[in-house]
Amino acid sequence: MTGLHRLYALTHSLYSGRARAYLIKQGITFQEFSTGHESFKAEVLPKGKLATIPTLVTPSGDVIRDGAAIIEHFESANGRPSQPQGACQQIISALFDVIGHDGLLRPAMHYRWNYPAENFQFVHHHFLYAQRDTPERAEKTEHMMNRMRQVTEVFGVPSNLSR
Ligand SMILES: N[C@@H](CCC(=O)N[C@@H](CS)C(=O)NCC(=O)O)C(=O)O
Repeated sequence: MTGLHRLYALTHSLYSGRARAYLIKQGITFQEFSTGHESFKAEVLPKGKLATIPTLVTPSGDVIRDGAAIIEHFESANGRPSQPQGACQQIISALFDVIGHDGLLRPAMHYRWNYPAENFQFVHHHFLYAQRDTPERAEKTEHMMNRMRQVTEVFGVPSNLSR
């Protein structure tokens, strides 16, 4: 492995997008791997415990799971480069963060899963290519997509497909 940070993420994952954007914006050099990469199961899961993304592995091998924790890791080490100076701006910034992370989650999931005519091909493509090219690839893709459909309902977004 290299001496770079490793970001385990999926191309189309909203939370991955937040962590990825932070790393790019801060000029932090990293390599991105999908959760289908063999190192995720072999090296990352034993330390991270839960298979969620984004998960970051530092060059020294520490595993940081959760986008907020990843951002905080760099913010606290580097004098909070992303935090605005003024108190009002800090409140607005925190509001953007919570609205982006939590408030828009349900609309995002609704439009992703309840409009297959527009989105199925895109979502399926990215779930498929996140998996290693094994004979079980199609089955794993189906399993992952069904799991995310279930999670979407748990978030409070009912499926409108059978109506
Ligand atoms: N609060 C976490 C949420 C991470 C999260 O829920 N990620 C989703 C994908 S976008 C996930 O890994 N889900 C896996 C699962 O539910 O099995 C963060 O911001 O990192």
